[in-house]
Amino acid sequence: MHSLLVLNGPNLNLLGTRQPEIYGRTTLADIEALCAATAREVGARVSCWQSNHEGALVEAIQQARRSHDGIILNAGAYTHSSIALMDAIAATGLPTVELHLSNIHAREPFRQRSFIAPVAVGQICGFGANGYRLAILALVEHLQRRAGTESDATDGPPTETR
Ligand code: CA2
Repeated sequence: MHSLLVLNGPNLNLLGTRQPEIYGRTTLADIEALCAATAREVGARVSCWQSNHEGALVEAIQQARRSHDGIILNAGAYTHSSIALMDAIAATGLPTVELHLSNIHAREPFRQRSFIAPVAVGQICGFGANGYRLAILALVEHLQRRAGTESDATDGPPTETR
């Protein structure tokens, strides 16, 4: 069973309470419940955590290496500034999906640059809270495909299929 870490960064604890026109009315607790339900659906395990502190997020990413198979990261505003988070993701080597509620590419220029994107397996943005569901499905499929490829490589020569 794949184990996923859903990490949310600064100010995402305020979801559902302010700026609903940008971030919707869904609370972080709602999102965490959606993640748990989606993970159950696909036979994965999920843990969710939020912090407003860059160093705490770095530590969570470092520790995930021992306990999780992949990360879904909404780094909030740190997306656009944090070389430390980028380095932490690269160092763990865990497949990471970058996630944003809003379409960062349709917003201010400073939000269009991501330090996470170059070290992520992919990015999902613009689908609101449903993005977390999409990210879990994409990451589980990525992990399953990777596990299949790894066992293919150790199973001997490929057999021809028509
Ligand atoms: O769209 C996203 O998910 C973001 O990561 C959200 C960040 C923003 O800095 C990124 O550019 C895009 C901001 C999260 C702040 O969330 C709030 C929620 C409710 C009220 C105020 C802030």
